[in-house]
Amino acid sequence: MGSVNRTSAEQEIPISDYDLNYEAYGSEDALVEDIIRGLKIAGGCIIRNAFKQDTITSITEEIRPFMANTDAVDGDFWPKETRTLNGLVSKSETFTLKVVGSSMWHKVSDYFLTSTLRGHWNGQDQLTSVSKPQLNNTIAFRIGPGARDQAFHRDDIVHHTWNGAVDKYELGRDNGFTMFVACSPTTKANGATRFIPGSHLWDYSSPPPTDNSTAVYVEMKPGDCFMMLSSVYHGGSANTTTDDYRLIVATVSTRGYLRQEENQYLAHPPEKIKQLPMWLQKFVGYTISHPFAGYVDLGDPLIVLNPEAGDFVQAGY
Ligand SMILES: O=C(O)CCC(=O)C(=O)O
Ligand SMILES: [Fe+2]
Repeated sequence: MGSVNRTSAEQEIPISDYDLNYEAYGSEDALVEDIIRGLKIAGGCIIRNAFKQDTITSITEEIRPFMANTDAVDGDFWPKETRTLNGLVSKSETFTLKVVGSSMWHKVSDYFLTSTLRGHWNGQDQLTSVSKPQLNNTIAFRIGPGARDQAFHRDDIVHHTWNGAVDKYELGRDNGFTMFVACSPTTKANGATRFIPGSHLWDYSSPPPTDNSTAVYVEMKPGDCFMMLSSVYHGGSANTTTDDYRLIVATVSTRGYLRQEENQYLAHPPEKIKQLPMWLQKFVGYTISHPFAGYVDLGDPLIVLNPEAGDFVQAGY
């Protein structure tokens, strides 16, 4: 088992609330319920043993040739020792089917990010429109020796999210949801993601802490994962080793009517997307967000991608 390395004397939120073991659950729905509970309380939730070792090996092998060619990213959002790889949906089939396609992750994502516009008027008719979450981006992060702490931040700046303080989680606060999957061990020494439990409930005018004393370091073994609401303060941490590279892969979802952080239509050859199951093609972005958003010729973009599918695809809106 990995561990959660706490640097402060005692956290207010018991770790058992957000450190779960996939193998301890007889049903996925029971696990999903506890993940949702943990996320509401802490803003992040670890699920140990969520992915099989052969899945992790395949993902690591499939991204390896691309990863070898990545350069440091300009700017100071990441330290120069960090390498990122983007657009994983068309680079690793295993990642896409098992991680982006994880039913556990989708159930939680649907819970936090499905939008329902109830009772909008069309003349004297009142209608309800449901917009399901979509893919926001996919990315691998490898933190190399010598990297400094990444600054604490919230990922939901992408969608200009700005919330006030609440005592208890209120559905609707979030515009993004992430699952990080460990492909290498992640340790306090090699750059484990660290986060501030409870900070998803803070007023957004409050800055993040200036030190790591209240941070939880998400130490994981390959196959463990960490889910996180985009409203929680977090960041990669320093890699103080001389030879240990920390590798995680991430899938991120957002609300169906918001702009995707990574442009999925240009990031991937459409032929690659067509090879995915229809429901994943839709999730990647080839669908309508009701009402009206995303049409081509007033029809469903899934038809443009799969003309042969005909009536199978629900046309129009
Ligand atoms: O590398 C990590 O652990 C986290 C990276 C991250 O939060 C980001 O780049 O937005
Ligand atoms: Fe982040």
